[in-house]
Amino acid sequence: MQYADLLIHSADLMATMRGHSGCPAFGEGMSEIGLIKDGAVAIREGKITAVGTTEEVLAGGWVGSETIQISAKGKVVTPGFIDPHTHVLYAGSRENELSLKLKGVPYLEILKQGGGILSTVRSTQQATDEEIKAQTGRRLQTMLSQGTTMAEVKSGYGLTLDEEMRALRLIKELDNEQVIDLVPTFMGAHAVPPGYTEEEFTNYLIEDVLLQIAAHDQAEFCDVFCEPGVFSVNSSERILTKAKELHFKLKIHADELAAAGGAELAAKLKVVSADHLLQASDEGIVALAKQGVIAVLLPATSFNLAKNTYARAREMISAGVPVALATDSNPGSSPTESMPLVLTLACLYLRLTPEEALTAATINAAHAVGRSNQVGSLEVGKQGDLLILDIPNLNYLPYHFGSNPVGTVIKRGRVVWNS
Ligand code: IZC
Ligand code: ZN
Repeated sequence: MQYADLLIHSADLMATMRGHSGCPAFGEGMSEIGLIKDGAVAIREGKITAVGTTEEVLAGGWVGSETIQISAKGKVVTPGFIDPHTHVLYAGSRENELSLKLKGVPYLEILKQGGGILSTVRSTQQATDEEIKAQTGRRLQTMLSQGTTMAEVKSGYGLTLDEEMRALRLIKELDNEQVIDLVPTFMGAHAVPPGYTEEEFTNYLIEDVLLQIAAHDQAEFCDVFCEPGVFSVNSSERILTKAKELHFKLKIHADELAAAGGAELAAKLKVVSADHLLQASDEGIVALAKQGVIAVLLPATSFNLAKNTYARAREMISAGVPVALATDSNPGSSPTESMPLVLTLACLYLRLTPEEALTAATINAAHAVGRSNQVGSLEVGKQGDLLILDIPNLNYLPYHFGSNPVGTVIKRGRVVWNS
């Protein structure tokens, strides 16, 4: 018998999220979280070997003298959170823009004046590799302490071939050097840098940068900030079509600030995920559902832009769009690392139930980063990434906000963080 390295047992509630690995949960399926009372999970060599009630797992004979045992009595166990949309690799910060925001200056106006994304491009370009990695590493550590065990990370504060390549190299190094698994996305189409028109920069990305990024095989996804005043639907389609030819998986920032047909483009290109979608049209939502595109919703961004506009998540779920949740962690529109905060905002303002929000932050988020066969649920054969939450029941997770509900984080069967 091969004994488990780690046994978590006696969890009041364990949300396994089982049964959704083949395709993302949608409609009423988003409420099916595979609950087990008095739950247990056994992990050996980083992978889950048994899941069930404590009695069932103990009867399976997984426990030997070397097995570390942790009781989750009075607590809730879930898969680790997966944050499928972040811009967490950068240097500097933008708290100086808070006063402009409070005076009502719009996000895109700050960018037009050379601030916003372009300000972070300057501070990132001026920073050394070590500085960028140290600052990003601290953010990743905060994410881990709040339960994130896998995160997508976008480039996009480089905006030249060399700087974008450097960003993707640093994401890879950080993936190897710290605990959270990182999924790299190339997002050269994040802003148009000074000295270019939108068309010139789009051509540069298509004819030069994308080819080189593909040749170096440094990014799995390609993403575009599709928004009037940044990259039009037409430019976005050109960039993403080229990326698809080069075998990138696709993501798109769509219909965040204006309704421009971003959701329709996402459906046309059958992207893996369309993100933001605050202004998505009825037709756009239906088209996303038809093509099985995942809507990655970012309520912390809506909250932080302070305009009281949130994505129409209930309509999306009714239409059959699979919904995932992410922080959008970035220095401008969402300076937070906290998935628990995102879950609270998703319940209060997107009107998700706690069960739907958990699905959106785990298994559907795993699908949004192309890792659903590896993480996102507690099932035999999956990576042993899970959380012991210091809460008495699932409602408590979105209910009690502003302090950390995470008691213990387990990554590949090892305790990597304790409160
Ligand atoms: O730095 O403002 N929305 N990109 C698109 C961002 C926000 C990041 C930023
Ligand atoms: Zn974003």
